[in-house]
Amino acid sequence: PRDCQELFEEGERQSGLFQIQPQGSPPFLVNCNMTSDGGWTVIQRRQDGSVDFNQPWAAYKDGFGDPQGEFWLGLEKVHRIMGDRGSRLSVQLQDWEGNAQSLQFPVHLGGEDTAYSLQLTEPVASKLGATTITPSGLSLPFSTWDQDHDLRHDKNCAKSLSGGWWFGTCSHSNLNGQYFHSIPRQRQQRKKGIFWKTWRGRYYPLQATTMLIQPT
Ligand code: MYR
Repeated sequence: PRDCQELFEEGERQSGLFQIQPQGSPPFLVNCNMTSDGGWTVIQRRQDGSVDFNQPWAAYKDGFGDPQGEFWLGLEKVHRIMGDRGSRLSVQLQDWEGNAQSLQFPVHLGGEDTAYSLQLTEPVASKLGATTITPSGLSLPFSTWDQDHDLRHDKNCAKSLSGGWWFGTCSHSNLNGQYFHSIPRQRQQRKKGIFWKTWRGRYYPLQATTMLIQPT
């Protein structure tokens, strides 16, 4: 199968680790979340701070972490799974008071030649609170501390925050930020955390996050 959705269509109903093989790619293992609306491939998970997400470009490209715990699947694998098809992304967020939020929207990810640019169409980009939109939507490359493609000329978002992400102006979101078990006193520390501005705000370090994809 080329992704978790195909496994689901073959009748698999149990979530867990499966081997998949997208077109033109070597096989690899992924976490599948089988739900009532089909099979989702998990591309990121944060839950306890056990894995260091402040990693260089090569690690974000290839993936890192523990498939049973916290991990980043890897940009190349995500790009291969999506291929030329349309995909939807599900972002699941949890705070420290037992609240959860889930967002779903269509996305596309370019290849390494585009620095794995995230493509969002309108009106999705505006609804998500993106600030750097053109009439055709948003196209935003991925950045790490050693490969800065963000939109700030005066700083390197990945360096002044933490982790690798689709940074525009350093303030929208960063689900690959530093994991904090309690809210740091200092703003300088706090801004490095895991955040999603339009939910709990810029300076609230989230408790858990999961990112999943499914073909549309
Ligand atoms: C800005 O305007 O500063 C940037 C807005 C960026 C929105 C980022 C949304 C991130 C969603 C993660 C995409 C995962 C694709 C596989």
